[in-house]
Amino acid sequence: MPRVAVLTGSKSDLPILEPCVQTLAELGIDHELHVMSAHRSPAKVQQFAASAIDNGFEVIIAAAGMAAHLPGVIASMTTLPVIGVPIASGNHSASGLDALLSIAQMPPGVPVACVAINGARNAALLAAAILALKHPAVHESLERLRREQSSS
Ligand code: RP5
Repeated sequence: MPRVAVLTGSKSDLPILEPCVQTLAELGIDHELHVMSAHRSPAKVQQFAASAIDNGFEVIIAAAGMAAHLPGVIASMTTLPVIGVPIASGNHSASGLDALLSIAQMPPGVPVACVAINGARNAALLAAAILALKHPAVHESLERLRREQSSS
């Protein structure tokens, strides 16, 4: 099965990412969740991003709050599609607008897709849509999910 990496800048982000992980599981998409920070553990980020293709990942979801450099830094080191999730974290954020702008306002050359603030479920669904281009099983799961949500 295809593999998605779900990365986030801090353990404190994990509750926000639960809908992402749940949705990937619901769609039968194999995934891994890792905590790593562009600021606090840059060597870990570099190692992960540089080996992501060789390790079989096909899409990377990267979440972060505040200055939120993780998705852009990851994207700078791999050609895999990177989906950023801006997190409204703690008491010290600007309601996630800081992270939203950090992720969305990438300069030309290194794109990062960006979902809504705390938009973890949509990040999983967008990853599924990318994988569905190549994997018929994911395409079927996504079609089923769309049918279910339009009839509920
Ligand atoms: C970011 O800083 C993380 O993604 C998190 O949203 C924010 C605050 O991290 P903690 O101080 O809660 O670890 O890197």
